[in-house]
Amino acid sequence: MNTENQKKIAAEKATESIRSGMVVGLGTGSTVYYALLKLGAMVREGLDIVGIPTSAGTEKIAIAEQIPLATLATHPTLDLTIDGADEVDKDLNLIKGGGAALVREKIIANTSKKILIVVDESKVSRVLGTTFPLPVEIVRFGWEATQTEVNRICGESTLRLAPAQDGNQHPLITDNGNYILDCHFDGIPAPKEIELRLNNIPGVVENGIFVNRADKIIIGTSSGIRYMG
Ligand code: ABF
Repeated sequence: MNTENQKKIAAEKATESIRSGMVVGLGTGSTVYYALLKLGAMVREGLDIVGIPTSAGTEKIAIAEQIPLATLATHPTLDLTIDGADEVDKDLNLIKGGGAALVREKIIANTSKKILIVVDESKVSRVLGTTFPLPVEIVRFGWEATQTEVNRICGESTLRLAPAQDGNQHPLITDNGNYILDCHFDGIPAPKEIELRLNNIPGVVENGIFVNRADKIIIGTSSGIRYMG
């Protein structure tokens, strides 16, 4: 089974936990995309939910799928969140933020009673931080000074760039108006400690280490579905 089908079966399996009346956190990324399509079909068949999106991109897809949307202002507690990840380990620690949505994803995760993470098998890692650089969202003011401090922890980081209308590469601006540093670790054996140390740096908004937040990881593999947690 190819990666796209692995993503699809994992994401669609997660939607089986959704019930009418739920407030659902809608994650970001190409794996969650399949869950949004499935939820859209379920809504059109009568499923009565409200979704809270973790990014502008997810919001656009949810609107196109006619999934009713709400905000944390009116729905401060979520029943279930379905989200993706860039890397997961056996302790259900995650690296997230490849989709530049880590700040809102962590806020949504923090308000959710249950979190299902959906990935294909390539995301599973023996040691967190060995296959995907850690995204760290930072404010634009004095970002070079912030990067210097971040590099004291991770050694090396790069400012994330994105193509602009003029055809050139410019710093990616997140939904929150910030920059992202991608930090190149050679493994993160103590993820909670690193998460706290990074967030203690002036100018750092949030980082993509998620510890003790996922309740279950649904993994699409070449031979079907397996679970962690
Ligand atoms: C999102 O899911 C991001 O935090 C993470 O980068 C992304 C994974 O994207 P994909 O499913 O496309 O690999 O939660």
